[in-house]
Amino acid sequence: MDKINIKGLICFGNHGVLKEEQVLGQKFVINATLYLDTQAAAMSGNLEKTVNYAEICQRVKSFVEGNTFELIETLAEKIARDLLRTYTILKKVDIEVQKPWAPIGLPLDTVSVEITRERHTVYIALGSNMGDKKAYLDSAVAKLNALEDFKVITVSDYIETEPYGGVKQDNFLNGVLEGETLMSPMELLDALHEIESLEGRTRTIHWGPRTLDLDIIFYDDMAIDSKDLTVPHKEMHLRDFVLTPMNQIAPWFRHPVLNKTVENLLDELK
Ligand code: A4P
Ligand code: MG
Repeated sequence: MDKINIKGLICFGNHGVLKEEQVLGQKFVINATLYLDTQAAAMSGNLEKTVNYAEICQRVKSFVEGNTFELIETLAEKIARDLLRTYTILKKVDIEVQKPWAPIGLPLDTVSVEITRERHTVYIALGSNMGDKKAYLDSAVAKLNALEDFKVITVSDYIETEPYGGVKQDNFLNGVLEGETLMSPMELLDALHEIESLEGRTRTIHWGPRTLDLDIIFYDDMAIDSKDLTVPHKEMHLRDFVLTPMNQIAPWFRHPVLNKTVENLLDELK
């Protein structure tokens, strides 16, 4: 991907764990790599189709000088999010925050934190089998879209499905949405749990009735196995109520572990 590099942007900021650092301030040096497609701007000569690096330098400098954080990790994270939120044309950013005058009582050239942050494509399954099911799903879509770091791209049709998993209960209304997010997988899972509880979800019977269930089906082409999160969702390929709506919005999406497209998985299940 094309890049715009900003190297050695000097700022004077008040970041640090020590009180003196926050009062006296010191020098910080920022390096940034901005990833975007520059070809359309190059061919047309139109600045609107790229980012203005002068404006970005000013914005980063004002941000570094106008805020105070204890950790340079926090500063780097906030700069990355600010740029990705503000300039939607950016696909990814690398941010390095250097602190050459770090007061550690030893001579050193510099100390720095370097991070990469980017937009992620995610698919989320929606389910409800209590009360006004459509209203719960619509509300979940609206609440997700209202989050600062989540944008809903496409929502499938909702389909009525028979309960899967052996618990005798009412039919479900299910759907899948595609979103774009700056959140990490765990941050996204926490946000989904919060929306579920805002919609009155309580966890009593495993696989039992629920006002709202939000599951992460895919997060880019990442495979995650941890205590609290398995992605791709471990049963998605066995569930018609996930594959059918998923197939409506992204039949070409490839399961990164099974190495089959959603369309292939649905054909196999049938
Ligand atoms: N968790 C791990 N991986 C994920 C992931 N990819 N996305 C963990 C979301 N959560 C994930 O989920 C339990 C824990 O799974 C979470 O705390 C998270 O840390 P839960 O939503 O609290 O409990 P649950 O929903 O009862 O269990 P589970 O296993 O999520 O059930 P499912 O898989 O959601 O199935 N039939 C039809 N027709 N339609 C349905 O929507 N849904 C279920 C529930 C059963 N039968 C159904 C439907
Ligand atoms: Mg669930």
